[in-house]
Amino acid sequence: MKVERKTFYDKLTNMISDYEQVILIPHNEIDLDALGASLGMYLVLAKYNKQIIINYEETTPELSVGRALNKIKSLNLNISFEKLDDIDNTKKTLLVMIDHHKKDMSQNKEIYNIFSDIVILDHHIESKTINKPILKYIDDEASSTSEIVYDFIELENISVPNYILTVMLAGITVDTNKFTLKTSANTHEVAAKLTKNGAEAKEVQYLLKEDLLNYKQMQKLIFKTEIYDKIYAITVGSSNQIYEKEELAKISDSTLQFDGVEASFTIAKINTNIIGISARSMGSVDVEYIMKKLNGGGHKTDAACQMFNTTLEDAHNMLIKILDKYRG
Ligand SMILES: [Mn+2]
Repeated sequence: MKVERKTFYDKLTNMISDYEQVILIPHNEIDLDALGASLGMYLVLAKYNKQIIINYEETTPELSVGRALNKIKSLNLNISFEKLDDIDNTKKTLLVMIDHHKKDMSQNKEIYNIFSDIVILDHHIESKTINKPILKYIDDEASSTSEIVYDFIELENISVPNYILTVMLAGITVDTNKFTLKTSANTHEVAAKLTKNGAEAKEVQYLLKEDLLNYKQMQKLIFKTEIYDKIYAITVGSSNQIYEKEELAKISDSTLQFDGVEASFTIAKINTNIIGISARSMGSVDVEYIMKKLNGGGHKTDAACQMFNTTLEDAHNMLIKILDKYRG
């Protein structure tokens, strides 16, 4: 295990004795990595005899997460998912942000008005954090937070229900776009160990099954993708259609795969008067910088913005202008 990772873990587990409860906070629009990593941490920390809670507020999670949550419920794994309203706010509490490090990306940012001791565990390239964590570990070389959390499971030598190992493997699969992005030898090793210990590839495949209609809609858009200035893939949605933010991200992930593409952008309506742009990069183009020019943000390889009361055409043109300047 990486030295810094071990140090983080030792500090965290020492710290826990000072608290009555630990709340694990996955990011909003929770995905399988945030879920898998939260579940893994839940089991690891359960060893320390504290009340552990996963803060979860969503009513309509994406398809794959919904499936995983239903299955977890049916297996009676005794994991406590709680809304902030149902959490005892009189207890001395440690918060652990999982798979993100910006407060406004949390399940419920109100939680930071109630509790103040924050730990961060993430794998996204660090952006200027406004919050002051008492402890943080951000490893942007890791494919996923689930990959990091697996080390803690191994260290504690605890037995983890097969289904949770499956969710963690699914998390790694999603974050690496099926082992094509950000995948290191360690990522493969962790995937192998998860499988050896009981994660089921078939079940991962089932979790990741997509809605056919959605898929067709996405393919229609990808069909219209154009390459600008040799390295930018730009996809524009239909003007009479509203898309999920997550769909835009998926399209940008897909178009980043093509030969010569260094950065990909998907521009589409995400509400009647809001246009979203989702940007992805192989690393040579700083898409956070580009999205910031449009009042958005994110990370160097993964960023987004929202534009109000404009047209797809204008949004497209504004992006092109920024790309022209970016390359100089
Ligand atoms: Mn992740």
